[in-house]
Amino acid sequence: MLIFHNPQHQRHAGRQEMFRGRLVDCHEVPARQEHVFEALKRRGIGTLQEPGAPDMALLRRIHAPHYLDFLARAWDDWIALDPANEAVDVLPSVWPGKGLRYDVEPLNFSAQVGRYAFDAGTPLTAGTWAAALAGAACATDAARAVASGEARSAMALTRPPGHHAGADFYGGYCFLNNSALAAQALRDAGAARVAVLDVDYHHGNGTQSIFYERGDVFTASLHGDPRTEYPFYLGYADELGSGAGLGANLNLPLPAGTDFDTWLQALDEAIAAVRRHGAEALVVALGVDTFEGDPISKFKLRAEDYPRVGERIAGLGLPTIFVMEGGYAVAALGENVAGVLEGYLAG
Ligand code: OKP
Ligand code: ZN
Repeated sequence: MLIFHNPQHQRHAGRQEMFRGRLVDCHEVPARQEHVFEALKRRGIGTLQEPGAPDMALLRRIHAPHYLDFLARAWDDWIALDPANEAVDVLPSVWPGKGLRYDVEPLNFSAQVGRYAFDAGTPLTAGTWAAALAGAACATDAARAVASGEARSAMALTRPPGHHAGADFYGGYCFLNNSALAAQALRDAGAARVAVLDVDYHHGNGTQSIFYERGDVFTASLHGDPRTEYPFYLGYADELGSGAGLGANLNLPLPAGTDFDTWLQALDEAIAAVRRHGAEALVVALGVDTFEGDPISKFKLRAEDYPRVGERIAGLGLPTIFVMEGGYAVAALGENVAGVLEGYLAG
């Protein structure tokens, strides 16, 4: 297994996120990737390597050019407002919500932020663009290494995560949708049908929305029931895709408190659906915030469960790209991710 790790990830280090009216320390921290990196190295899992340059043409196939332009200039615009802004991260405080016009393109920077960000928990920092771009390159290179036959499986070990980011919006700690980029790269390399299997605790709303009207990319997500869990406003079982994509989206919401046995049944259901779709290659949006010790999530998976997750995925027998998503029990992250990959490689 080739592991493309993001050498720029530390440049994205948000300071605070809004939670219940207060600014609190960020959960999505650089130590996350470092723990996984060290665990993979220690256990000798995969071959660690750095990605090449990002493919801007591929990025523009998944994300709107005006959105990419915004991300690229946002920090400079923020500092231009006031050099003292260097000490703070960008967070939105106003949105084109109910009754307001989303179609206008405001000149005011804060108003622009509100058009692109859907929550106030995702700080944009000086290095966010550089880190996210290098992460996109990890996902792209992982997909292409597998598509070319260089490796049967690969991983994009990166942060910030990506599955909440849509064609023209960011949120949920995500800016560029790495899993969607990997899926598109597989399609462009010749796979007629691909699947994205999202096992993160949170619904992959960005990935779902990017592929919602497409039949060539099947999206499946098992996650905390959005009636109580983030991202709240998408991820329900009746979202089946539309147009050419009707039947190519599967959501399996599970109640807070779900244990491994119940979770595994849902995983098997999602895997059976991926098989029925006829996918020739698989992207796994690998969040391990399903862990019982996760500070922001409510499933009950244990460390010893993760190898069995990898085994089940291996049972599909597909060329597979793992893309790192969430997981916030930072010290346990290395063991849990390594567990999935070891189970996959043994399976
Ligand atoms: C990103 B990924 C916790 C608030 C939750 C957003 C969670 C984003 C999760 N105090 N805020 O899916 O792991
Ligand atoms: Zn998550």
